[in-house]
Amino acid sequence: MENMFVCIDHVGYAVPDLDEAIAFHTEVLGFRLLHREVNEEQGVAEAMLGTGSQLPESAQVQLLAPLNENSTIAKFIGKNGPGVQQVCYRVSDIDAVCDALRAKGVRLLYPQPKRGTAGARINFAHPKDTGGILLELTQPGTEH
Ligand code: CMX
Repeated sequence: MENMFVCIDHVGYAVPDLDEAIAFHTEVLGFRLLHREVNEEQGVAEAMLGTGSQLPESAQVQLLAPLNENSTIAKFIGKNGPGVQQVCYRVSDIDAVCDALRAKGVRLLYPQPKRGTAGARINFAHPKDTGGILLELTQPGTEH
């Protein structure tokens, strides 16, 4: 499959405290807060930041704080400390991209895409199959 990816959608940082991390990124680094939500299924409170005015921009910053101690993000912070947890590539047809990656032996975490930021459809390639990067795939939704 040619042209699998549209762009880097975001880099995701695991943070212990969402409000503190938003304050650093807006007040110190000058990013704009584009969106925030709670995603219970993923166990996160999240915020998306960028340099423009609305989702989806390219190369956004996603802040991910754990909702509870069972959260993937809590486990990540417990093991590695806060920091880069994932890189996310935007796609226009996530089903086709997942099929193409599976056909090349890359393990996807979910049999079907799940709900991500602002109604996006998301899946993840396992870091063991991507050279150590947790790679998220996102097909943006229409909730923005
Ligand atoms: N980046 C790179 N490597 C990672 C990783 C990450 N974020 N998370 C785990 N790993 C590696 C570990 O280093 C470990 O490697 P070693 O065996 O060599 O030590 C291995 O993967 C297993 O690590 P683990 O701590 O036992 O983690 P789990 O297997 O329990 O979970 C994963 C790993 C990828 C399955 C889990 O993080 C996951 O399901 N991620 C997808 C969902 C997610 O991240 N949700 C939050 C964000 C939501 C959003 O973006 O919207």
